[in-house]
Amino acid sequence: MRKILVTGATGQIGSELTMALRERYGNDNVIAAGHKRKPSKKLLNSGPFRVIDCTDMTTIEKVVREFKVDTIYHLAAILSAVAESKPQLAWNVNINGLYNALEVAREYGCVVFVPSSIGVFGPNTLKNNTPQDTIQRPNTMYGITKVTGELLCDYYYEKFGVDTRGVRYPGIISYETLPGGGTTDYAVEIFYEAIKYRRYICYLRADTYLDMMYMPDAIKAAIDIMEVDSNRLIHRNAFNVTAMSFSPKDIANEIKKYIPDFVIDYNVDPTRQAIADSWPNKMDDSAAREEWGWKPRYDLAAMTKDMLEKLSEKLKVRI
Ligand code: AKB
Repeated sequence: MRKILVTGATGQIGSELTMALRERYGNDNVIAAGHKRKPSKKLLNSGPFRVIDCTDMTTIEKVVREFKVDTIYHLAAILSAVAESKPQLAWNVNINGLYNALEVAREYGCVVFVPSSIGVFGPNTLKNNTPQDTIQRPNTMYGITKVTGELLCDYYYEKFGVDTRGVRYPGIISYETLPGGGTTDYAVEIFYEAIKYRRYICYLRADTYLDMMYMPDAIKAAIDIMEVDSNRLIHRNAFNVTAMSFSPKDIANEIKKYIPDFVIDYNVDPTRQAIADSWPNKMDDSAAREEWGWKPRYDLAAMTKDMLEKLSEKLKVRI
């Protein structure tokens, strides 16, 4: 049985991925680690929890030794919008934190999952059907750290034989834990505001297309790629994966099917709009489909229906 450490376990993906891994591999075999965000009761009560500051290698090493960890899901990272306002912090966490995780993995023989992002592409990358292998010249600190991360993971595999794997996540939509500081966060916020107030003021333009994915698919991707036979992987660390591509106007129209009086307004934030404009409209994820059988289950319609059901239940508001 695997012994898994999840860094960033209190974050949007980490909190749900940890629970899914606990269900699959046993509660005691999955160690959740967080730093600044308070862990939920669910996370604390269902299995081991430790505080890890990934910029301090000794804190990672201590937990890996204590639990004889053989697999690390390294999710601790600063997202795109925060990275633009705090580029030094983003470099430290996203680069030095990853370096520390990889070094510990090298030393203790761990397999490592590292999420990359649509942020690795830049303004001069093809925007539609963005290929798996293409120009990567991002103009954001987040993108720069994510491209560097992909290369670092490749290097640790080639040079030291560390079994590194990863996907380029699009915006992730979920109802459990809020995302923090990303450019795609609007696609989560819109559901909260639609249910609570029937109105949402969007910080991106109505026609801004971006790749997105519902959380169950994001979790499935992280588990599936780690379970596939290593020999099948050609693009180990940076698989394009997507489930849907939509604009704020599209998602608002989908929500209106359930909440007819819902209104979306726009107050564009130039920083986040510039980040979104530098990212693809829609990636080509055929390499992931071919090499490890990636196939998302939720499109815009299925995701919206499920989000509204689950979130209205959670917020105790009838729609
Ligand atoms: C962000 O918006 O920063 C993230 C991402 C797409 O990597 N959700």
